[in-house]
Amino acid sequence: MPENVTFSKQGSTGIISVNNPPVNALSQAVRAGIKAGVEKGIADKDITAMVILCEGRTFIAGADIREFGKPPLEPFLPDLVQFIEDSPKPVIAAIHGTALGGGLEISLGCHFRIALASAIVGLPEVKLGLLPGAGGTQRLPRLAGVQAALEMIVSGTPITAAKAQSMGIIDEVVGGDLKVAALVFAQKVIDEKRPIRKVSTLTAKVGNPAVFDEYAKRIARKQRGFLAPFQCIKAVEAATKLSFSEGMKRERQLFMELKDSSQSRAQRHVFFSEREVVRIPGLPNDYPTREIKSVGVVGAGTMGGGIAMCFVNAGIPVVLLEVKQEFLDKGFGIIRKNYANTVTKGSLKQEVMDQRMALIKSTLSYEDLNDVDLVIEAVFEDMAVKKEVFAKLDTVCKPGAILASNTSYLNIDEIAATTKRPQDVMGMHFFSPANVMKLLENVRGAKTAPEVYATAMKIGKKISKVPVLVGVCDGFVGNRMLAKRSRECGFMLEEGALPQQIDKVIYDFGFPMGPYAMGDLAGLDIGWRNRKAKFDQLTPRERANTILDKICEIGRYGQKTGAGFYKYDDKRNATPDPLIEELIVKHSQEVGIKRRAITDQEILERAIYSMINEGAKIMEEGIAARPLDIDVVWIYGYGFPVYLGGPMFYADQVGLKKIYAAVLKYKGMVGAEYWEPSPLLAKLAKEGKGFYSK
Ligand code: 3H9
Repeated sequence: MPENVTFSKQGSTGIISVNNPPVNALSQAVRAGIKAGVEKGIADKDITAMVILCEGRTFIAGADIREFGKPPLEPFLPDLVQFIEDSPKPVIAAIHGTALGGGLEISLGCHFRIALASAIVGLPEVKLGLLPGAGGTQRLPRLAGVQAALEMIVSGTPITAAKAQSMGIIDEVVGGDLKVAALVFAQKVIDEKRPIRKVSTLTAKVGNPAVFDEYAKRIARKQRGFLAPFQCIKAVEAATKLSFSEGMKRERQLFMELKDSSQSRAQRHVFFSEREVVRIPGLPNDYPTREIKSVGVVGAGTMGGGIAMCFVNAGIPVVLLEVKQEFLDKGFGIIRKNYANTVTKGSLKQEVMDQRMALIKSTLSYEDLNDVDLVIEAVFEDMAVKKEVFAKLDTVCKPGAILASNTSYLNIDEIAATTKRPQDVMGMHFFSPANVMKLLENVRGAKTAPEVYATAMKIGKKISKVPVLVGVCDGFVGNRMLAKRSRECGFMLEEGALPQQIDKVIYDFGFPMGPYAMGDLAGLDIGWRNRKAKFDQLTPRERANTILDKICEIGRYGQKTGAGFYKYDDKRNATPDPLIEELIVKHSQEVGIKRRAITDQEILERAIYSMINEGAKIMEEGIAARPLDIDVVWIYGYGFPVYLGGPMFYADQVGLKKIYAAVLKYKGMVGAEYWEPSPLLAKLAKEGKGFYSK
């Protein structure tokens, strides 16, 4: 038998034990080992029942996703599950940790399932752009009912052992030592002569045949663009219409379609990138970090308040500093209201809210930050103000405290230079709303000590963010690339496009919103203020592109004023406004640009390829160490469609040759100062490689 699966005997029970760290994924060796174990149990006349259990932190967490790109090797998982189910001797799955995907499917092939109360079970394949492909879509509806199976398979969200028991998925929730409990259960099965229960022989009844269409309609908006959730529905429907063996064939066909799709490749890439991104190239994984037991937040505005919530949610006390009591009161009020809303929705208990609120201490005095381990400054985006704050922090904070700025574009090195400890200074750029958005751009300055940014990465994970380490430049990774998209869209407005056309292309690409709907939501005054602050750095064409100024000058700041690029009704539904169209057309005349019809393809290329070209420059400059850092920023911070894998992964799918050719075309059309190709892009394109080529 392969090393990572063992077979042992305990009385008349055969124990098949899987030990394939870290998550007992079903590699070929594990599949072969389980099969060999069951064969042994069947062949051994002294064995009356078998138990499948796992060593380590979890039951089997699914198929080995790393094998998906390679040619499949026998035994195939669906066949293994069937082999277990066909065993003439009862097989019991004993679950701890997480029984996910193929892990749960193995359990569904077993005749009985027991679990520790702390265990969770689920079929999360949909999150990888897949569907359960080892009988999960055929057995679960037979065991738990169609509605429950749809919920679990289409959402991919795991459930607790108790819930699974109430749904009939788990036969018994056990306490104490799982192996002991499994042996007791096995004995009970034998003593009571319980008949072997094969899930495949049950019937998946459907009360309302329209349930599948209705379900597809219900998820249509939320799952827009994704293939897998809709394929999952089709597979479950097959369980209600076809025999088990025909249903398995249908499941296989739908699974293979998804497995070979670019969407699943992209979603698997995102899964691994999210895990890889916290590893800092050049630093060992166990590089020493500083302990963060308490945090100071300077500024109780929207960002500061949200940041404070992130830390107290993880049980880390926060000292929240403001310059005036009324600002503190206002900030506290917003935090309280945010939590209260979650309590009202039923997702947070009142007592947990009270505990969290009690972890936030407010102050008007910098002296109260003298003992915190990390301070995050979240004041107004103004270099002079930031410098003043850091100079004060430098005088009051204890040696070794990390001083971080939440700036979204300012130069961290310049801020660090106002202190006597630049090695302890860095950026920690949260995204708004900070308590909700997953992305955290950790910005290392030229002098930031590795121990300091390694700590920021670790604490980022602890507060449930996806932290990405980036270098200093204007706008870091996310906003720097976004600025290129915004500029290009602004040019296209002048040349002939309208906001609704651009927004539709970006929305259809898969972003939650187009740039103009987004601007209206965030408040156009923010962009306007930034534009004025950076006016000196703009090119003559950018300066002359005064569309945003003109819209803001007439008091249209977006949704909050009832109008911006669009006009809004009292339910905040947007409609294009002829007044804006007129304003834009007039602007084109004023700057002497003859408007023309711009195709959707051109919009897509100029909006997305301008970002990719900038992403390549960001890699060249070492601002991002790897393409996956850029992809993670865009997926978790800007709503880049997960099923396209992020801008750099997407670029590889399109082909860098094609993108480079388009960049050269737009260089000729729009100008070299906007479309100078990245030398890295040019090199890779000429070599026929991608950003991810090894
Ligand atoms: C499936 O089952 C298809 C079948 O229906 C049909 C087949 C025919 N494979 O997340 P962590 C690695 S699809 C390979 O940091 P945690 C992960 O990359 C599968 N590797 O730990 C990481 O590696 P590294 C359905 C995997 O404690 C390490 O394990 N199952 C797999 O925070 C630790 O992972 C799923 O979708 C895998 N399946 O969370 C479950 N899973 O250290 C996916 C993990 O090199 N997994 N790795 O970075 C999870 O949700 C979480 O890993 C889990 C543990 C909750 C289990």
